[in-house]
Amino acid sequence: MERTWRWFGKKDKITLEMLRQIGVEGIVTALHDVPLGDVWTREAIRDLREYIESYGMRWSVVESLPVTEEIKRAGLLRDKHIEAYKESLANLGAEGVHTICYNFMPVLDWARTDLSHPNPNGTTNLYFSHVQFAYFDICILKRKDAEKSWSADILKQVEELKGKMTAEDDRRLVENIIVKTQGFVSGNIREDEQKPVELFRHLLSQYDGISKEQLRANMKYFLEAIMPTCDKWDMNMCVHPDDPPMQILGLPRIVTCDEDIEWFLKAVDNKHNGLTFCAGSLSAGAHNDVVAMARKYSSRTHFVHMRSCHVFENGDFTEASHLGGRADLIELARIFEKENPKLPMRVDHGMTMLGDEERGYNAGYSFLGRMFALGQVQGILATVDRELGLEYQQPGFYGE
Ligand code: DNO
Repeated sequence: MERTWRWFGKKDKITLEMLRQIGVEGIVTALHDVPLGDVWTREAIRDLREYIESYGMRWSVVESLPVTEEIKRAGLLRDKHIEAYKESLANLGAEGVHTICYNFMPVLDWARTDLSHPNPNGTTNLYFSHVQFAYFDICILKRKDAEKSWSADILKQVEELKGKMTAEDDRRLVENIIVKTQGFVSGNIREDEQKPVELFRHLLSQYDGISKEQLRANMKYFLEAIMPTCDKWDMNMCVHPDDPPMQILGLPRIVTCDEDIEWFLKAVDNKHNGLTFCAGSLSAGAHNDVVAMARKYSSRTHFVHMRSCHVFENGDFTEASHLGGRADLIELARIFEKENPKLPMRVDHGMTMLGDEERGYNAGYSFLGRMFALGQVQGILATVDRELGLEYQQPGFYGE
């Protein structure tokens, strides 16, 4: 697989010069400054592409060309936003960028309750606690009928938690769930948002009455509308699975499991309608057999996120080592290398370690932790390639 890295543009504290030194071949990025729903112009795309190429790398994947809430919930501006989306796709295609990661999660992109949970080795990772999330839902968001979404056992633990949470704990939970994890990935909530909870309530209310079937219909409508542009420009659309892969906050979620993936691939049966195989998101759900899914969907996978989760007995989960956890990245590497040795792959959500914590990186996107993970994954790929009789290239060294 092609070794890529998620880079947040010229303002990223991690520079392309740093990435060149650690074996990165391709860049995964987006025009982060373009407002949601606006067209990405050829000039802006070209400028960034040429900047990346000046460091000897290529712009391999767009993550994300955002699908707006208007498109997801079929609002009044849906068709206008779809037209803009098609224009952006054509501009990207004309500039030679052909792989587009997006998601169809309403309102909340990915969710974690703790962004610096200690690992036994002294590093930290992201963590999702059901009890903390239920506390946020019931006591902070105060969502109508929220209690009905949670089991008696969780409700009991939320009662106990009520007495222990301080105002500062509440503030941090809000920051973790709706500010820090969203600010840099979705234009819905900005890092400097003064009233995140109110805004979040408003965004959620726009989905009142939208069922899973309706959201599926909206996704199909969007995909059918853009497929002619994708066919013309050879654009590989690859939806990111919902993270975590389960229903939350009463929102419909439609990319959570095998049945969901099978549904959207069949609903628009075109090779340009594909999947981002995020092994991390899928492995966070105990219902997902990640290796079986990789075998089943490798031919429709256009982009891979190498990451693995550990799920605790109570369903809470955290990031595992890239050599451990539920995802079995070694077996996934075999499957995807066999399918297409050029498939773009990036490591995802590395540990925060050895000073990363002071650098103000985006949550989950440390430098040293991700570099460590990339080193592990490069080792896996070199070994798997030898097993499969493929040639392994180590860019940047003499004696390849
Ligand atoms: C989180 C990411 C997601 C992903 C989007 C794609 O770390 O994997 O935010 O980029 O869902 O649209």
